[in-house]
Amino acid sequence: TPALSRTVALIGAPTDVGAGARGASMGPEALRVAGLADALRAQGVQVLDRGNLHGPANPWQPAQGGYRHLDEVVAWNRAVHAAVHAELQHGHLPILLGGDHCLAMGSISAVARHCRAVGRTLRVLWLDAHADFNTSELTPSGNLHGMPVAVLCGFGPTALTHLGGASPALHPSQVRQIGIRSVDPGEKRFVHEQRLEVYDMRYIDEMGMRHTMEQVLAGLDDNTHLHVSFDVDFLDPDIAPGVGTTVPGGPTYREAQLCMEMIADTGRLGSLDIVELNPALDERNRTARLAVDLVESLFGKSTLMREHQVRRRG
Ligand code: NNH
Ligand code: MN
Ligand code: MN
Ligand code: MN
Repeated sequence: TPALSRTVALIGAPTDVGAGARGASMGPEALRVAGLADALRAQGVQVLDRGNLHGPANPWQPAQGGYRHLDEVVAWNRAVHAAVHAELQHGHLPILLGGDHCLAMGSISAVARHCRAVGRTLRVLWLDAHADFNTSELTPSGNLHGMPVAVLCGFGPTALTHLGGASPALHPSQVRQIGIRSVDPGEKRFVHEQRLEVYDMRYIDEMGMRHTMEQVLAGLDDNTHLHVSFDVDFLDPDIAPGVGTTVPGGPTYREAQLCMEMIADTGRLGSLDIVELNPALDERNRTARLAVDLVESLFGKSTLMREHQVRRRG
């Protein structure tokens, strides 16, 4: 299998139709202003900024039948699916700039469809405070940003579960969840029933981020495509206040850096979502700048050159 691409395509999806707070629609521009493209170029990556996708406005309506803004979420995810799939077909590494986390339905269904076509093994790393495994029966809110993992595993409305044609896009065994610390009661039962592999904050506290990531990344080979779905609320709110649903007790700056560095070391990153950044709740764009900082690590930035570190240790 050929090496994964060092040409990145930035795809903005400025919407908050899946969220419970307004403002994630400003995420793509905040990430650009924080210097995402130049940070990637500094890592030797070629960057193509495709601009922003278009879709329906947020009608700000209550949930109907357990879903809030279902038609709008479908429209945005169709656009995301098409754009992400096109970049993969061109041999580029797509970075979806959200937008809220419902957009992972379009993005990951496109990655799954591409991997199926080219015979690659897909593994999804879900970095989040939340499991995002709700259904219309289980959800406390109706917000579709709380449902993308369930939808990708085949549980949800047909228009969303079949975005990529075949359903399910993913088997639960392809997913690793990291940083989880807020799961709704019905959702928790469903996570257990479907045997999702969850490395929650208790696990990270007890075992450390290094061991956690060793487990998360175990069994990769040179045919693996890693997709990272980075919900910015993964991070501790003390360092990342600019999100709609903060949950205390998340990874520290150093833990998050190590997480990203260990993913980078695999050389298997094939696609990325950066979602849930909410500039309306941020402080002078600091959360966006932190996200950019972490993306630099994800693309290989480390304090010293890796060989040098290894040499010193040996
Ligand atoms: N679990 C809650 C819900 O489904 C909150 C989900 N919010 C998120 N997920 N930000 O990442 O409504
Ligand atoms: Mn090219
Ligand atoms: Mn999420
Ligand atoms: Mn979250």
